Amino acid sequence: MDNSKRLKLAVQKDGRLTEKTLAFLEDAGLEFDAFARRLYAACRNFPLDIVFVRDDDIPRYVAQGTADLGFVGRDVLYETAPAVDTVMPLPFGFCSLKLAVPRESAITDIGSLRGRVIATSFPRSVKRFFADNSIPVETLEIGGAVEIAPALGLSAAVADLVSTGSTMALNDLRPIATIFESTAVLISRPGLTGLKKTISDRLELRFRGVVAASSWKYVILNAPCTSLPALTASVPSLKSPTITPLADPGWVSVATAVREESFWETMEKLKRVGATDIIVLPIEKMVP
Ligand code: PRT
Ligand code: ZN
Repeated sequence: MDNSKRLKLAVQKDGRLTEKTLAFLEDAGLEFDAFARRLYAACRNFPLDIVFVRDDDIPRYVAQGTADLGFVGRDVLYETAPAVDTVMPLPFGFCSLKLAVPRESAITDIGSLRGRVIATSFPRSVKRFFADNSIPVETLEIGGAVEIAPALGLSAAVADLVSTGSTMALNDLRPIATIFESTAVLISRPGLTGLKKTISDRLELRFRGVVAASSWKYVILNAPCTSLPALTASVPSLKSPTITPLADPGWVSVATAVREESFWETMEKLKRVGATDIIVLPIEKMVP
């Protein structure tokens, strides 16, 4: 296979990002066989090879050109500051790096941690956060199970990733600050040119289409003509809604895209201004 004509995308082999990553790539219309996630999978319908590796290795592989693109948690980038371009956030891998203290601790704010020890797998991010706040602290780097450090008498606080919050709660830890929020992101080797850049741009357009589609719903409804002005004012649509007359001259059918995040508010407004027979459809792809 001619490597100069195909892109390499590094993704996590086996971890929290893997399942969502594979689903996202499938939503982008890429066909490949990820059975057992061997080292790599070639896409059948796009010039792309998917390489399955440990997430910590992804930024380095992309920085040094072993891979052209990668999916990785932004937290890893914040911690290791690799020489890669961050192309776009991806709609999964949501978490935040939180600072927490034992529930019964007297500490309620970051200022009270002056001179104390903080256990974490993110020492650089923690040091940067406290330096930005002009509070000197000591960090203790721990590879895993950071949450037990205070109970072992190793630290006054921990800084660890949180998604549901149940690990911290189970370990009697109380969050006192958020150091950063994170999602998975698409990273790229800086200075991609020529054919590889063209393929990368095509892939990015597909990815953006998947992200956009998942944040919108397609809505079709019936409304009396008299309610049209109020209705169009209350629907924050893409450009303007499509309006089609119905057989009944007093009525129209309205079709538009509605943002997922404000979906229920929009439905309530629509009902208030007289919309009926509202049909909601998922949008599979959305290309600007
Ligand atoms: O084996 P490999 O090196 O590839 O994987 P890994 O074990 O280093 O990473 P993995 O799979 O745990 O995480 C990969 C990425 O998922 C991270 O870089 C984050 O971007 C993202 N992510 C999202 C998370 C979490 N949520 C998360 N909750 N990564 C880790 N956690 C851990 C956290 O460290 C804590 O131990 O989950 C626990 C807390 O979870 P909750 O739900 O109880 O709050
Ligand atoms: Zn890892």
